[in-house]
Amino acid sequence: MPTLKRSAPTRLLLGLYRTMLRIRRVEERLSALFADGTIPGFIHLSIGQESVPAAITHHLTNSDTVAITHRGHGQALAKGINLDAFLAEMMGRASGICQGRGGSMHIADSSVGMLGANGIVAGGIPIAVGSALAHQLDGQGNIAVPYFGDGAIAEGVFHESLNIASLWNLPCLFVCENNGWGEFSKTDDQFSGSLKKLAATYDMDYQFIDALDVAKLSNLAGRMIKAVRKTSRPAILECKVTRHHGHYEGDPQKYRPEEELNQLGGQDPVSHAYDKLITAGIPVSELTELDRQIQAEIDASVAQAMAADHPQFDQAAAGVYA
Ligand SMILES: Cc1ncc(C[n+]2csc(CCOP(=O)(O)OP(=O)(O)O)c2C)c(N)n1
Ligand SMILES: [Mg+2]
Repeated sequence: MPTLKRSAPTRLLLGLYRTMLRIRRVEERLSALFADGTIPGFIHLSIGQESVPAAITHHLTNSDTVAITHRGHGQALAKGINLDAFLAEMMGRASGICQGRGGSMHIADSSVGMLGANGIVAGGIPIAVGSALAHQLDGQGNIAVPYFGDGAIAEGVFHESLNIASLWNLPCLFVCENNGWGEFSKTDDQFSGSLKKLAATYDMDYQFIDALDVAKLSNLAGRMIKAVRKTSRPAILECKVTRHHGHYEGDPQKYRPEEELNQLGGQDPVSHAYDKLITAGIPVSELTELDRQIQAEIDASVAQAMAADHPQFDQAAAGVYA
């Protein structure tokens, strides 16, 4: 079948859609693997929030660094973590990227510039700021991206990080995924200020965007990342997102208004991009085939992880420095 000539925006959207769909399908599988007990511990899914890491990492290289959150599977996958090593880590296997010792909330892969997930709210932010200082000293034009949720904004270390990043002109893009919730509490019940005012206080560029439209988000992120690289001035990008699942998998979400839960379908960046691709003339069959390929990749990765060994008990102290 001859390939129709496609505009640059359509090709861009297709690439972003692929990244988002892959995150979505991986997390749907994680949900099932968690429900049947294959994944130990707690997991926090980013279903509904995929557009942010897809758009941000589109403009990053492996030499740029990101610090990810407890809701960071998408942030890790978009940055390029190997899927086999990622899934094995989720299942606590020895072949996991952290030998099965980290799991969902402490996964890290420095080979792709992913500094690590963090179970401490706002804990990754100063780590990314430290990395931004290293980028500044290296002088190679790389930048650091701390991802954080709205629940991190009221943490003291976030404010200290903004101050140091501004004072020292660090190449750092602070990316807030604002889903309106911090665990079971509304953001507005926890923070009395605004990111916009904080940015003004620390003399940083600040932009707000509804992350439903991944292409718009990518264009904005591209401009901001370019400016951070060029000027080495930090900036804040606040993205409005919608958390489709509970705070953690299994959360019955009794605290969440029924009306909000009923409207989730209209707040889905993956189906939003799908509709735009269809309108742009991409055949349904092509998007179905893309989905099939992603599912096949995940099937193979899950199978290797399930077959992998658990860590040996006599290795428990390996890698512990005292
Ligand atoms: C310093 C600290 N305080 C409290 C907690 C408990 N806790 C875990 S996640 C969370 C809410 C985080 O909200 P947000 O940053 O908005 O991220 P989201 O879960 O919405 O993605 C809290 C309070 C924690 N892990 N660390
Ligand atoms: Mg939140």
